Amino acid sequence: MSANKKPNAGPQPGGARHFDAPAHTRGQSIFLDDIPLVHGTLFGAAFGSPIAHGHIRQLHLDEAVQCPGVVRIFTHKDVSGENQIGGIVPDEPLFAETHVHYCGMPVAFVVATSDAAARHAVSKIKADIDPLPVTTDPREAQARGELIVPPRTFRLGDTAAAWQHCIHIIEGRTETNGQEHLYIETQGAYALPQENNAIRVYSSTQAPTATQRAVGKITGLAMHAIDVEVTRLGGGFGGKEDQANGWAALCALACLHLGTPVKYALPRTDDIVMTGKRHPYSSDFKLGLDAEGKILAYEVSFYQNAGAAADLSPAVLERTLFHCTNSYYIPNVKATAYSCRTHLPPNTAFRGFGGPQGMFVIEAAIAKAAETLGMPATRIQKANLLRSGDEFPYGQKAVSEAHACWQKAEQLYGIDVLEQQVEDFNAKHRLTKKGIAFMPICFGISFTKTLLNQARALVHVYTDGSVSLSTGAVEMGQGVNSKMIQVAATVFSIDAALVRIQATSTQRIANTSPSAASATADLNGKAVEMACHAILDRLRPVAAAELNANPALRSSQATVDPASIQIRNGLVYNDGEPTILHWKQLIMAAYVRRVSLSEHSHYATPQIHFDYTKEKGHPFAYHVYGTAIVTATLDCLRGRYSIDAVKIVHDAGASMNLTIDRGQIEGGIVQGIGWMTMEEVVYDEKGRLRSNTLSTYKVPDIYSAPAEIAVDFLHTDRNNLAVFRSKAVGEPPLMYGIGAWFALRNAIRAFNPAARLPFDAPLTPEKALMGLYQKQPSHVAG
Ligand code: LUZ
Ligand code: MOS
Repeated sequence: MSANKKPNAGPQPGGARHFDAPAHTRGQSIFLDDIPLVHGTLFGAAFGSPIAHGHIRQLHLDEAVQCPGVVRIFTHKDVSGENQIGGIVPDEPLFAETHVHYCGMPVAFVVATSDAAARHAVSKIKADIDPLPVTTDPREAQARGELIVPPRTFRLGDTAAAWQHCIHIIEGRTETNGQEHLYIETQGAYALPQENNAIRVYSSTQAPTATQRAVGKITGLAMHAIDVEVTRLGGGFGGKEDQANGWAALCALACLHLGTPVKYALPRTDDIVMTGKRHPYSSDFKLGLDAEGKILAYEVSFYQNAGAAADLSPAVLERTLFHCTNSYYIPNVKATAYSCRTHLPPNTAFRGFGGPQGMFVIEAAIAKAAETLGMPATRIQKANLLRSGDEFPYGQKAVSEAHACWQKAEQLYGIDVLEQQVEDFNAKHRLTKKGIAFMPICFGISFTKTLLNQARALVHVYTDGSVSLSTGAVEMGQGVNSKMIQVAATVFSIDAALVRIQATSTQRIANTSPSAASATADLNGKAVEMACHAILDRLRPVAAAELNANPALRSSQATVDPASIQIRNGLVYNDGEPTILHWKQLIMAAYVRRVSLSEHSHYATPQIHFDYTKEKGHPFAYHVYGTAIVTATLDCLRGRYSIDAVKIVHDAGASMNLTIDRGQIEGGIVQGIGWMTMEEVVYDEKGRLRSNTLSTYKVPDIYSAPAEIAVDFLHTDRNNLAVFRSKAVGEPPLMYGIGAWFALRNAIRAFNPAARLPFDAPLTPEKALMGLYQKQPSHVAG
């Protein structure tokens, strides 16, 4: 590397492997259940409402209290602070008081000497609850005015005027169902009393500060008396962005009352029944096109099934609006979204956060238009891809990689060849059909709530040269810790082995945003970068002074200027020439000279803003683009299918770590395919979850994952506000999975061209079979 190149910029190749891989594979990584228990620890279990809506007449705890091992049973009467855990809207009590609003809503919390004793006692609790009417359907709730927040509308151009220029106008309806997060580690917390009325809480949370705040609200303690600590999660996927708080608050409340440590790690069925899921949506669309397939106008109404409390629903709702045109430019748009209150557990964040729900609708509208016009959907998709400078309905101008990704996918994977293969196969096979679909994506990076786009990092360099790194990022398997270590090692230009990432703690890093919105590595990485640069800026004069005081350390005899100091691979360079001053000596020299070796940095994403009164602004730092080509094979006798291949060109910017990014892409695709094809959340009309176990709720296993996932990266290198010019990768790939739904639809239509399949996801084998043998257009046909 020449002297004038920036040696401290860009990722180190050494950071390829996921930092946790060795400990994970040896079973040594620490999750909530691996924390050694303090002697005297008690165990909690929640009693959840057996019915979805009702008035609590009486709660019978007597029999449960008598059960062996039971120490105490807590209800809303024991809340020392305020019985409220609503994050955005204060509409969610921790414990039901007079009414229950969903099946599984916590009513009482049993604390006993063992997990089994607590659970046994829960089974002895009886509640007299007068049932009230139950709504599970969002349109029904909307019709009754049961909205969580007022509806919102995004507008661009003038749809009313545009319809008259449209040659084709297509209307339809879509349904997308919920999705269970199924993190491998269930929700849970462990609260320990500390001296002077303080508390430490280990929580499986994506949002340590939100958990700290909820514990404070419930217990009445000040936030400075509550330390929430997280080493890592066994998966989150959004399920622990808001919904980890209640369990932590229950443990904390009991811990403070009893003066003993209290732990509650939810059994799988409690977790599935009591927690919210991805929001189901029901939507209406109207799409107008000219004769060439250019989209002129789009109107859409979204009915979001929010469940019984707001949780994050208003934020999820707005992301649906932000992504309602996916990666297309549509000059006239009117999109309205209703957040509808039903009697289901409050639905919550789930990878994509409302974006996938919005994107499914525009893809359905395009598919229906293509079928009506008798042209391939790909022609309409391609003709309407966003170009740089195009305006999103919310006012931001695109810096678009949509065409670049699409074209690269076409070239790389030979789209004509793939389409021909499908046609040839279908011509030769009567009872097996293949389908192919393109799925372009566009996902905005930043929390849509601008204020959340801030992060902090605390960096200490110890006198032996080792580095301690703390951020607000929570490791949940996504590899953020590996990226944070990479940032510090790269800025200092030292061996990554010298850097240790500490558990996320609200005592070390305050006021953290949730690890969410795909933005965790960007936000926290920028803060790490700033902190390391600040320390580096103090080290340069130290190095210059050392070299000037000790000419034997360097080759050139000219006076050393701090500005010409660089560190490369742990060695101090002066003016591009190596010295014999090493990182460790430099650090010790700084300490001896009483120079600070610690830094706390704050990063806030610049340039983003949004005006809610106009529904216009520039909410996203940047967008992530990509194109997937999905092929599927359908057994036309049984309705069974497999996803053969997903071939992708993904816009990764200048990726910091291709290994980790590939892992996120593969996982996101399989999770997206699961949502679109097999995962079926079923509540009955009484609001009871029927799909409450892994035998009734099918998630993709290795056999149902695509046989081939080919990932090619679009490498771009723009100054894009991301860390090291990379791009966020957590959520966008999930939406490639939407292509599986449309590939299967095409396979069904290859067998039965008369099928008028409703746009109803997931497309389970049962629904595929119905479509294969459908003769009459369905009355709810999409
Ligand atoms: N969480 C949030 C998110 O609070 N705001 C967001 O915009 C968001 N986006 C994606 C996932 N989680
Ligand atoms: Mo998320 S859906 O980024 O917690």
